[in-house]
Amino acid sequence: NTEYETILVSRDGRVGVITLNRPKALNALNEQTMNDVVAAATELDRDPDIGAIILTGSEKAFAAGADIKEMATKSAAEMYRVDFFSPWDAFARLRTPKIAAVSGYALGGGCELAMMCDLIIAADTAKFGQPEINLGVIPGMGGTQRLIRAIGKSKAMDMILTARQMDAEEAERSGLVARVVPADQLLDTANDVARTIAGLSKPVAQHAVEAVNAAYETTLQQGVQYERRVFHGLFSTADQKEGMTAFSEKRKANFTHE
Ligand code: CO8
Repeated sequence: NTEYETILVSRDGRVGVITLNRPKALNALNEQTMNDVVAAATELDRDPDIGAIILTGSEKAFAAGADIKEMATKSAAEMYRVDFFSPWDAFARLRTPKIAAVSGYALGGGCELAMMCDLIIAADTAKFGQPEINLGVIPGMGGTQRLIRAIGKSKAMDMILTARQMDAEEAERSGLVARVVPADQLLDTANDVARTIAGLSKPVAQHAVEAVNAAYETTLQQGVQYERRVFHGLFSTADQKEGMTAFSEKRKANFTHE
């Protein structure tokens, strides 16, 4: 098991949990954190014994954004040369279902990181925001693109232009988060959801993630066509045969992830 500087990684059965762990900086996402999260999540994604990944932070902060102190003095040329933030794209593209369990602040890059996950479960204490405009920049980890898809133009503009924070209740009402639970039940709920997903067929869940995410990239007709091809292709899996046989035999399916 690799040791990381800025995160904790644990496994519980088929669920992998990545906990952001820079408490003194409210889990601000510096370069080391990015590298740690991408490496740990990629390893869990490739592991056949892991069927779902939870990404979480602390009670006070999921993540208070990209690390402002690290960025403050960089030049545009340097940002462009290293393509700052681009490694996060690899995290967003991982196909093992990723659940963001958000308590406290999810601001700037923190909100954007949560949106890179496949679904967000929020504690009633969660606060989402894109305050970059206060710093003289705009969201840089996908916020301008993913927020509008999650909550629509008017609310996305409101948050990005005024930097106002959205509480958990409004975030659920707006479609940003899947469920809101009392703060002390956040990890249990995220674990229940992750265990449910991880108990099903991993390759099938991965195809579902790919198909749903394709909706971001395609027209309706292309997306439906893509879905149908994926659906047809799944009939080559042992898990499809097992799932449908188990239904007919009135028993629980025993998926082998093949
Ligand atoms: N980066 C670095 N350090 C941070 C960050 C951050 N984003 N957020 C908090 N910290 C540090 C504080 O500096 C403080 O450190 P210290 O004790 O050494 O002074 C420590 O964490 C605790 O924070 P506070 O004392 O401020 O705690 P409070 O409870 O008073 O306030 C807040 C909590 C409201 C969350 C406050 O910390 C805050 O406003 N943080 C910044 C939020 C923010 O602006 N986030 C957006 C960052 S920019 C971004 O994410 C995307 C950048 C896109 C740029 C595009 C480039 C390509």
